Amino acid sequence: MRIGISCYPTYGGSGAVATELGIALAGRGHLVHFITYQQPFRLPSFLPRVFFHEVDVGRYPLFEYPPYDLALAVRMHEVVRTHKLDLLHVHYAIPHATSAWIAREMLEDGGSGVRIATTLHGTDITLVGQDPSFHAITKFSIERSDALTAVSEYLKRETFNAFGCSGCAVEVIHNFIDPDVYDRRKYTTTIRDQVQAGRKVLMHISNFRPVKRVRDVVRIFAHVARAMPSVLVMVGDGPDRVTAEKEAEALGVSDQTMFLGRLDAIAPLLAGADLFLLPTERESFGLSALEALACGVPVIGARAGGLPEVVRDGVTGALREVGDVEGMSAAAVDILSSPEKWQAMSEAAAADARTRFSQKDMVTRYEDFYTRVLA
Ligand code: GMT
Repeated sequence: MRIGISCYPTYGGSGAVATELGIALAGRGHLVHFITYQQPFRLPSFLPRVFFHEVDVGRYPLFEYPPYDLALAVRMHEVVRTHKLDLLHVHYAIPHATSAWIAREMLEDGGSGVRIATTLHGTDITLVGQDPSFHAITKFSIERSDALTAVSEYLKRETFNAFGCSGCAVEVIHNFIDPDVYDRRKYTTTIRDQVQAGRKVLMHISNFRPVKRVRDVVRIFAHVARAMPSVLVMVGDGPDRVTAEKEAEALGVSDQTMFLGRLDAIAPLLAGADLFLLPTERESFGLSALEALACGVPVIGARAGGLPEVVRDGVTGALREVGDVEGMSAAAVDILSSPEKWQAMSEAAAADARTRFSQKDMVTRYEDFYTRVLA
C-alpha cells in the first residue's frame, strides 16, 4: 500500500505511535510518506520505503496565525497526486483530519481514489475537541473520515459521548511497544549510575501539561522520600515544569529531584527506574506507562481514562482515584519496600505488555484495518 501519515512531529504520544507505525509498515514493504512540518522525532534520518514531506507554512506579516492547516492540505494534496497514495492516515483529529478532507476535496476526481483514516489519540477528543472553538470542526472532520480508530475503549466511548458521530464506526487499536527496544536487560548504563547506591528511582515522563498533574507526581515522591532513600527523575518539558520545580522546593525534595528536560530515547532511562508515576486526570491510554511496563517498571497511576486498560491494578502496578496522593504514595511505598513484591510486579509488567500490546500484533491490526478501509 501507499500510505500518507500526518501527525504532530514533536514530543508526544500520538507522534510517537504514528512514527513507529509508519516505520513498521515500511518494514513490511509498504511505501510510507510522512507529511508534517518537521521530521518526526522518532524517525531516524533514512529508512528504505520511508519518505518525509515537509510542510512549509511560509511567513507573511499579515498572518499573525499562519494557516498551517491549509499548507498541510496543499502538501497532502500534492503528495497524494504525485505518489498516488491509497490512504491518508492522520493522527490526532485536528487539524489533520480537517486538512485531509480539504486535500481530498481538491482532487479533480473528487478524491474517489484516496481514503482517509483518522486515529483519535486523546486530548483531540477529551479536551481540545470539546473547546467551543473546535467542537463543530472536530465533529465534522471525524464524520467525514472514511474510518476511525481510537487508542482505547475509554476514548471510543468519549468520542460518542462528546460528538454523537452519526454513522461512525470506531475501532479500538491500542498503542504498542517494540519488545526488543523496551527491555531493561539491554541497557547496562542507566540513570541509576548517577544515583547514590540503595536509592529507589521513581520516574515521570510527559509534556508537563496541566492534565498530567505533575504536582501530584512531586507530592507522591515526597511521601516516598520520607519512607525510604529515593530520587525522582522528571523527563520532559512543558507549561507545568516550573510548578513542579516549585512544589519540589516547597516540599524540601528538590535536591532529590532531577529535571532532565526533553529526551527522545526513553527506553534506556526507563531501564534504570523502579517505579513510574502517572497520576494524569484523563489519560486516554498512557503510552509512557506502557513503555514503562514493558521495561519491567510497575506503574502507579490514576484510575481514570484508559489507564485501567493498560495497568492491571495489584498485578502490574497500582491505580487509585484521581488526586488520591496519599493512596498512590502508600501503594508506591508498599511495592518498593518488598523486593519480592517488586520483582513479581516487574516480571508481570514486562510479560503483560508483551502479550497484550506487542507491535507485531497492533501493526497487523492496522494493516487489516487499512485493507477493510480500501475494500
Ligand atoms: O500525552 C500527551 O499529552 C500527548 C498526547 C498526544 O496526543 O500526543 O498523548 C495522547 O496520545 C497517546 C498516544 O495514543 C496516548 O497514549 C496518551 O494517553 C494521550 N494523552 C492523553 O490522553 C492525555
